[in-house]
Amino acid sequence: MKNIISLILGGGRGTRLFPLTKYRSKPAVPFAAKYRLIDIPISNCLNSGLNQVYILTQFLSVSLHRHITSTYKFDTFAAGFVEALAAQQTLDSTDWYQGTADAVRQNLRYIQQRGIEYVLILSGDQLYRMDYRDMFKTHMENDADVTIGTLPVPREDVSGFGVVKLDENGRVVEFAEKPQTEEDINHYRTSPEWLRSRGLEPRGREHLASMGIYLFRRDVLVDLLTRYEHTDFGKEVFPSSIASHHVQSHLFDGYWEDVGTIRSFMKANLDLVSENPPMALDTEEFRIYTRPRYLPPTRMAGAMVKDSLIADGCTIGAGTVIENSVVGVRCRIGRDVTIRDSVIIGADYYESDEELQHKSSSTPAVGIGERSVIQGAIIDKNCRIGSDVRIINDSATQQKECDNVTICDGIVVCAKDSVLADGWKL
Ligand code: ADQ
Ligand code: ADP
Repeated sequence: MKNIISLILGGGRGTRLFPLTKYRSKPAVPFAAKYRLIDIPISNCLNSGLNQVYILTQFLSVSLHRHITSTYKFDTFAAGFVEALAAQQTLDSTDWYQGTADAVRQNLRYIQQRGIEYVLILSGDQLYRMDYRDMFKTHMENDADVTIGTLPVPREDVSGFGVVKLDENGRVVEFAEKPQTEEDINHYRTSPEWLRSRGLEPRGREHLASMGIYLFRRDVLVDLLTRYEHTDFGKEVFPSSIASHHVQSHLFDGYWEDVGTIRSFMKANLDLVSENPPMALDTEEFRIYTRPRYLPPTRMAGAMVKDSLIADGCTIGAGTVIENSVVGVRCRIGRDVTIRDSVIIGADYYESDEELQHKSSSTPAVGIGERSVIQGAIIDKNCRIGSDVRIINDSATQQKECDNVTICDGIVVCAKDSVLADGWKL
């Protein structure tokens, strides 16, 4: 696998995850109590034997840089690297990345190193486990120029994806990015018999969506990006290249979830809390890596916790109820608090006893104060939520920018470092 380089697309302006991306780049957004979004594709690469990884990001936040340099270290015998490449002004370009293909084009010199024959392009905002060696096998067996990871999806989801039409050997003969009309959607239907012949149970899924995972022969990729001015893979590169190149589909039917919007971020987090999660984190093989923090175990004083993930280093007061929620590192949660259907991201630091003694009702301590109720919300890092605060979207508002919180798709998001004084109500 030494001749493969992996590029992880770390996100455009990150507007769909705002306000979680207000102070950090998208790959650095914390996820599943103790990870960051970028840990998922990087771990998939490392578990697949790929240890030459670049992350393409619009801006390099301090937390992303620190996370990558302190987590992914290789010794001299392993000779690998994980590095972030931020959009920057160079002699060739003065702009931010204009789209996914443009992001790769602006970094072509990194893939033109000696010995690189294949380039694996991944999205930085998806939750799944995949052994890319299987995809490489499909690519080689079919002598393809490009291989696209594809996944069966139900008809109602088709308009949000790139969809493919295949010949009987799985070669892509047509590609449409996010088809909208009934006619187009019908045109891209794949027969259930064909799916069954490939060992997939259709279960009502009759379309094959692109997962945004592409394996290119390096020279083909360089040629496509230098010859044409395409800025996006899904919208331009694939629709125009399938006639001139052999584009193959690699079928995948495991758990796969997009994490690119506030709603899907919430869903992917909460998918992990059930008794039988669709993607288990507690496996010996194919681990998800992250930065070791050496935090103390979480201390709970008579709390009731159900269907939840609780990270290290938290203290949870007596009488508190936590249900169907994800609680991140260093959370200080007071007595008689109720947290339901929520993601509490955690804190970067512990306050000293002296700081805690001098807190006022207008600037509560970092954490969640006594008797507060939080439901259907995402609370970003280092928020100071006072006592008797009530964060519940009773009116089912879908979008709203309030003084201290933002409502996105009906989910209340409290941005990093926000302060909600004692008694605050939505
Ligand atoms: P989308 O996810 O809608 O569809 P896009 O917005 O281009 O496509 O994002 C793809 C990935 O690239 C994401 O991880 C995103 O964060 C990142 N990205 C976007 N713009 C970027 C930029 N300017 N610089 C760096 N990274 C950037 C794509 C495909 C569809 C496919 C779905 C599957 O186009 O065909 O079905 O992914 O989720
Ligand atoms: P997380 O614990 O969620 O990964 P951060 O990476 O932002 O959070 O770091 C947590 C805290 O530790 C922050 O207050 C940060 O300033 C501090 N910290 C972590 N690593 C370093 C480092 N290498 N140098 C300086 N400060 C650090």
